[in-house]
Amino acid sequence: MPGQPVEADPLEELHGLATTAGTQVVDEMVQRRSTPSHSTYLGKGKVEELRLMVERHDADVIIFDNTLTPAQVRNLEQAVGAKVVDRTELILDIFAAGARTHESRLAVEVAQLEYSLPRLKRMWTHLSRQAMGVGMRGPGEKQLEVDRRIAQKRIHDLQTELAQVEHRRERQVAARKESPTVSIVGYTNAGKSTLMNALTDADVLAQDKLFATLDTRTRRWQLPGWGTVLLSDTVGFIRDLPHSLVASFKSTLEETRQAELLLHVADASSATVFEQITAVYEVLKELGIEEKDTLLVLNKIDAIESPAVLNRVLDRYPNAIPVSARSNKGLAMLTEVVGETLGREFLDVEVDVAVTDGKLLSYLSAKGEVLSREFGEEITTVHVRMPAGAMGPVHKSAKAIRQIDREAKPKTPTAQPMEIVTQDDPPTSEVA
Ligand SMILES: Nc1nc2c(ncn2[C@@H]2O[C@H](COP(=O)(O)OP(=O)(O)OP(=O)(O)O)[C@@H](O)[C@H]2O)c(=O)[nH]1
Ligand SMILES: [Mg+2]
Repeated sequence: MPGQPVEADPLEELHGLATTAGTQVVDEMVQRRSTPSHSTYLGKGKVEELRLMVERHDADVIIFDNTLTPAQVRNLEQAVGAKVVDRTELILDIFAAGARTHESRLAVEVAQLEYSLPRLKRMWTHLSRQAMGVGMRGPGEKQLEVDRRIAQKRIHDLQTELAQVEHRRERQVAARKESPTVSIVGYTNAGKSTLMNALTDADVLAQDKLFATLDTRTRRWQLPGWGTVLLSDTVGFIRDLPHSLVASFKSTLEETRQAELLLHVADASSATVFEQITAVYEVLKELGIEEKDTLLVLNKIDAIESPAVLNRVLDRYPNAIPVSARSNKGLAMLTEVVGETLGREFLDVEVDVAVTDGKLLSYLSAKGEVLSREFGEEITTVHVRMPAGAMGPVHKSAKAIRQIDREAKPKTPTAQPMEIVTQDDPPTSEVA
């Protein structure tokens, strides 16, 4: 379409998605148009070309990189004699096949139902999804047609449940926020999980596959000269991520919503790195979390052939940090910058603690840097420099809190080489 960048291989990403979904790609076709055809998206001649292509390969499914209307899908299927799946449906299929936890299954089901509602006649196996390939909509499709009302009721029920899950997660994540949270976000396949593993020995699944991660994992990360932070690896984003999917993944992204800092990981070796960065910012905006402190991490620099490629990205994002999660390059620098950025979040406070509240007293010395203590009969006053993110429990049980200086000077993080990346702490959370 006009205004869309013409890439060298415009179907590369779709190819990756299709493969991830378990299909075997036999042929590809691109058309340049000023507007989509109302009835078939493609022009007449292309539809005929597509029909012949399907015949030649005996293809089962045609996957469009665009979002199609239900009518366009119907007309195309009739014209070419094969199932037609659009980009949204493909992404939903991948999520449905990959969702492991109750939470992400709920999220996917809501999104699928909302997608299917206007298409009820065509597909209904998502309610009782069987392990079939994309577009292979199970037997007895007609019997599976369900009244729109039932679908709406189901969506309503699921959304109610999802809202409860969201609430629970919100409290859960808030409750264990004794250390600041750093959340890794980014385009799918950018290397988020690989970075998480490199920084924390987390052993999360990293694969050359789109949407390998669907659930959030959090691990403790020891920042040298700083202390413990929680590092979260999250679901990847993609261009044109279905809105309903974004909305229903809110609870999965709770760690990100409550994070002090985002690490936005981008694949600097990708030809579409700018588009990917923009797409990620768009999803963050949609989630209402774009206002957070964010460090842009340019990953996979080992896979870049010419320095000009990296410089092109650095020209536009001069504060970005080049790394290679695979070869540990740049991680010391990244660690240092994270420490500095989090340091800005330090608060200088005087906390009045009941002398009997040993728990809070030890919490303050564990999480913050205690500068002085004054012992009264009933109250101990502690002057402490605390990470802002660790103040939750303090607010809960302190007798009084007085802020001394909002712009408290941070502890200076001391950069150390690679050893910092390992630690043996157990996982702090699994979305289970
Ligand atoms: N060359 C190179 N490849 C990398 C690097 N980091 C990650 N990769 C590869 O990129 C692929 C995707 O890595 P993941 O860590 O699974 O990416 P992700 O961002 O977690 O992807 P999703 O969870 O699927 O969204 C894997 O094949 C990694 O081995 C890097 O620094 N250099
Ligand atoms: Mg991942």
